[in-house]
Amino acid sequence: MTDIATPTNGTGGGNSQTAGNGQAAGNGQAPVADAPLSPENAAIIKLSRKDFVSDQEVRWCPGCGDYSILAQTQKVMPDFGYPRENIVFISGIGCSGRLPYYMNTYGFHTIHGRAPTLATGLKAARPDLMVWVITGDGDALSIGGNHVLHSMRRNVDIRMVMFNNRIYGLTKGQASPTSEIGKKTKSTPAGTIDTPIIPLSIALAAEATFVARSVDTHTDHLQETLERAGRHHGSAFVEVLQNCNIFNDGAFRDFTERDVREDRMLVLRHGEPMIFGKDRDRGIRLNGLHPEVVKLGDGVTEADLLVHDENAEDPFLAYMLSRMTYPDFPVPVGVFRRVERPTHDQLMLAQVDDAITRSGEGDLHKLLHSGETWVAS
Ligand SMILES: Cc1ncc(C[n+]2csc(CCOP(=O)(O)OP(=O)(O)O)c2C)c(N)n1
Ligand code: SF4
Ligand SMILES: [Mg+2]
Repeated sequence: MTDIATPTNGTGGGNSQTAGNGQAAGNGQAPVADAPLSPENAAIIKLSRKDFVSDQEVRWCPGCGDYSILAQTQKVMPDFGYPRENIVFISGIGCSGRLPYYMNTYGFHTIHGRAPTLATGLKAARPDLMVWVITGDGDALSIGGNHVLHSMRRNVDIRMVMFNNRIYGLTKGQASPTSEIGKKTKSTPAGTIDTPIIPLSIALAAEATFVARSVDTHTDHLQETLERAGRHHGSAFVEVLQNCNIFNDGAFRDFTERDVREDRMLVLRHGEPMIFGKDRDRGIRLNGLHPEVVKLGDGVTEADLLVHDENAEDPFLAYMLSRMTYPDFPVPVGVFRRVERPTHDQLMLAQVDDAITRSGEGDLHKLLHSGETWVAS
């Protein structure tokens, strides 16, 4: 179903999303709604995590990774300095799609694969809003693939968070575009024969200006990643590796578990050499056009390693990183790419201003009745 939240009371019935406690944003501190939207505004607004928790019962399976993503999202929201009524969470269909109900902000649970489309329209009409898109691997990359591509290439100023559990969770366990080859599911009883999509490679190819990955259980890292996505201006794409403990339990366990993750994951830090391992003794070196894992020592030094540059205009290295997977490589997390480009709403408004300067304010009625129009009788 589609539904628009109201931030004024918490009494909406049925499936309608409400914005919780009905308090005015800013805990009564005026003039919040008119305050400039900026991180500095956080000091005036003084919201806390709790202000972003709605009164809706959370209906994910116990143990689902979605809980952690929700919690980290609620934690970072006060830092942005936006009044709640200027924040909108738009989702498609899937378990992930329930997140807007649980945020005490505006929200819109839209139709399958179309959250980026709704977000594009909203951002065009209301550039002052902070718009988040919540989607799943099926929602974003099956039915919504086309819409994701175009929102990214247009650099629509939205933060898209894609919950990747490598399965269709809501519909009870069918293969998704990120399911691994050979995976047996209800829709692929003999194992899937389709090559999985690498979501970050797609985001990079579609020219997203902020591309990042994190993990549901790595809570500090996830918070930091969401925080950075929230501060970006332009199309941000964040893949969160999320455990669906009911239909695809342990999909990322081999490299995300606490006791192995330092050896099997690479935390990208801008300006730092790509080093990993419990003993910080391994790194990534470029061999021709290919990455390779090397052990430090025996003639290999930090100077031989790749240094992460998230601002590189050329996406080549970011693309290479997006394709590194366990067990051949440590799985990279962090910000792969962050570049600046004029946003869709900025460019569109500039065109509108330009047209008004040249031709004056428009008259819709006159326009509709000009040129080749006729009356059908
Ligand atoms: C037009 C349309 N087609 C198919 C469906 C059925 N459907 C609902 S959710 C879903 C897939 C969701 O998978 P994903 O995006 O990975 O979300 P998850 O539940 O795993 O979070 C599908 C196919 C639908 N609701 N609407
Ligand atoms: S089906 Fe999977 S993704 Fe959906 S709520 Fe349950 S555990 Fe989470
Ligand atoms: Mg999924």
